[in-house]
Amino acid sequence: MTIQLIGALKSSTVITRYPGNPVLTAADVPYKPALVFNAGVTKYEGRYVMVFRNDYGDPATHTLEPSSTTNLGLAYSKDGIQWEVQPKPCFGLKDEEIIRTYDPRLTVIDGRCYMCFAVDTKHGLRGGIAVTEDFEHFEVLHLSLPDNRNMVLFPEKIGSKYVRLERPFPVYGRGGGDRFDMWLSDSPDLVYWGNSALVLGVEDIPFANDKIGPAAPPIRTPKGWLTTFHAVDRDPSRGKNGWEAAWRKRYTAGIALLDLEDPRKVVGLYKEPLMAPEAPYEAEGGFRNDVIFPGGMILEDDGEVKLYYGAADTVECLATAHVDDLVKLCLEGK
Ligand code: BMA
Repeated sequence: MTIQLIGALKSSTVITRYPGNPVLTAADVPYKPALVFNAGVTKYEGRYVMVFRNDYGDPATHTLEPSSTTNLGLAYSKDGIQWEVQPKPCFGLKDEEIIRTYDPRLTVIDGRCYMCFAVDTKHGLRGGIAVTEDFEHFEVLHLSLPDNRNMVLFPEKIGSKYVRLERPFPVYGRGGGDRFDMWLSDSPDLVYWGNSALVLGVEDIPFANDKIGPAAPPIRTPKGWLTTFHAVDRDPSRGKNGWEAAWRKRYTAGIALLDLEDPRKVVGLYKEPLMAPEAPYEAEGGFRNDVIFPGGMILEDDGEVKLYYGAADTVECLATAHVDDLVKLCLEGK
């Protein structure tokens, strides 16, 4: 398949990167992971909670341990900026079938905190949903069929159903390569999922030529569900760009608005990236440079939106924007 190259991309001017970025790195974590990134973040019982991904290895020699050593860590914060990392990892499934769990996303619904996560298994990639009230005990409610990933839950039921965005990997049906899209399913109980529908196709996003997928769990605004997604473009001429021998992809963040009553309908879409890799911690010296991977979005009372994202698959960062500016970008489309 011939691909249309995307070329240079810029972040929207409504975005401000936190000047003290990154907000969390491996150096902040006492049990010594090599990489700390792709966190889920929410507010729960009066404080900010972050569940982050730990990958292990040796940054000095640019080697990672086998992926089976990935697990999830926990940090709390009073302001969403300074984080107190807890002494031990808080989650990691592993058995004869499950290889590892990663890329958590947190959503509070009716006072309980739900965590979506990716699961690598010997028979495919699955999406998991667990619930916790203390971030120590997690009850796993659901594991999807393979291949599915990047599941995120909406923060409330819509028309009496729980709703999630997700990104299946239909390899045969999409020509054998990465041509992956953003879907939505609903559920009466968070266990059984159905009524699946396509929300956005990769071809709808001018800055993607590879795949897209849900990013942070959506937030409610009067104009619709504000929803981030990651968008991937590939360029075969890219070579070594990070620790790996070759890394030909770039991950940007996009933003869309979904209908409040029927989130299968897109009511606004910004046709340019909300964030493209630009800062040194996004573009240089990481495991995979040029990766922005949002996993948490918090709407503050004054209209500030905090967007948390993994940068270069290496550190966790924060950017902010005003909610009205984000909604305007989606509605104006460009
Ligand atoms: C995706 C996931 C993410 C990662 C991204 C960029 O496929 O594995 O965890 O951040 O690739 O490497």
